[in-house]
Amino acid sequence: MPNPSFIDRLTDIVGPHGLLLEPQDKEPFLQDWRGLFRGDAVAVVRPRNVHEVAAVVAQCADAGIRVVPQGGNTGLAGSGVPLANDARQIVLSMSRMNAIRHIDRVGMTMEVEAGCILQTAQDAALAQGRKLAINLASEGSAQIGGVVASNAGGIHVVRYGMARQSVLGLEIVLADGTLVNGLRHLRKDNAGYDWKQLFIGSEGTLAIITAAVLRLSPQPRKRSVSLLAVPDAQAGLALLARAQDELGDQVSAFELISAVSMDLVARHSGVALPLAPGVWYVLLEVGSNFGDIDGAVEAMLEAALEAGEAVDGTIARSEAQAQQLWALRENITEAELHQGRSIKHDISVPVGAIPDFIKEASAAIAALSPGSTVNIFGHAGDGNLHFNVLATADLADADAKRAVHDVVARYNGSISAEHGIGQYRIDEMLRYKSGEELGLMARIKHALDPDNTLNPGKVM
Ligand code: 2HG
Ligand code: ZN
Repeated sequence: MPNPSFIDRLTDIVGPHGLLLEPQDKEPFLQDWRGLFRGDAVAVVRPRNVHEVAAVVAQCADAGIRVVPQGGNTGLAGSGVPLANDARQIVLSMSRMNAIRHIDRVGMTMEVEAGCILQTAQDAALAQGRKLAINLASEGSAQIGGVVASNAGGIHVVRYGMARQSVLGLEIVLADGTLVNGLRHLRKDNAGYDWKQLFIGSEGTLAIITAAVLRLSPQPRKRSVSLLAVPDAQAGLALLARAQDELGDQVSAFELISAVSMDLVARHSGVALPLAPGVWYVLLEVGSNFGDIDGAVEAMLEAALEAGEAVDGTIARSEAQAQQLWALRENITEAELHQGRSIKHDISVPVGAIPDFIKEASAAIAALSPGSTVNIFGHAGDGNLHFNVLATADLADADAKRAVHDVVARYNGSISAEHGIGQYRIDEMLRYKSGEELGLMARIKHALDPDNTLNPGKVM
């Protein structure tokens, strides 16, 4: 156990309300929402500003205590959860640092503290007619710091890119407590290394992110949301190409959803399917500021139906209907949780390889465990599928991951498209990344955090 004076020093920095020490108070911070990861921490520390963060980290570095930064704790790879069997850790909860510092409507930027909830930041941007183009199912709880630290993806990557594309500047605290302020509201800045890129997606292992300058986009005035039944994944891709030909970069979401996923949602969330049941579904969103967007989408879908790329479809006629269609997609994760054990794979392959990947990976799981079912859904427009296995007891996590990821490797894909490595995929990363890549990562970690103070046991 750390020396009691260590707790006194933390109390001096953050005040008594900034520190949680009782087991029942710490509990929610020690595990993830799926109940997959659980760890220990001597305290949960809740700083109010960046100077407190810097002082806490310096104190921890001094005392040999590890720091596990935590945002909304919505992650799926265990990055924000402390390690088990190690009390020499604190959880650094960023939730009290939640201010929106500034919104620049003309320059289209906003400056936000790490603990600000993503949806709160989106709403503030929207009130100025601007879009913060990071949209995730967990946006009501996810915090900006975690979103940036995990380089979150979500549903609009096909048009706006990953979180990385929305970050213009960062304020960070390094492992020794050094505060580095790079909060510039600039779209062009080639003065020296673009060091912020190192920290985006580093899952808290290289620095603590305390604030960010985010790029905003014009908020499309109209959106058209439709749900199509498609005969198979190949037809889904033909539809994607058609949508891109006809609607260009106004295509803001293109999600592929299997019948298994839709059944799960219907069963567990009670949301009714507004179509004849199909084999695969596509959820298409198009956003635009001008023209007859509904007419353009309708014409495109009619041609797709004629070409056999879709067999049925419905276009939302109101914002309420659009939200109902999205609810079918966004409730899949929760429905899967109710269903029982699932082994998650968050993969990406080149978009054109999606149909073959699905066939081969499904066959690999069927060969391993005929009783298990695959629940496939995801952001097909950017090549990212959630290939989750609803597993029977006979199927070991490691075997399922190996089978699926070996197929991913054959397509030169990624074993983590958007959720990160965390604690969940370290062994897998070690298998699929080259020695040179792993060596480079180790050199970066050693240069920035030689004593392994920040988020130990994650990623590296
Ligand atoms: C989504 O796309 C999230 O809804 C969660 O990334 C995926 O539950 C999952 O596997
Ligand atoms: Zn996703």
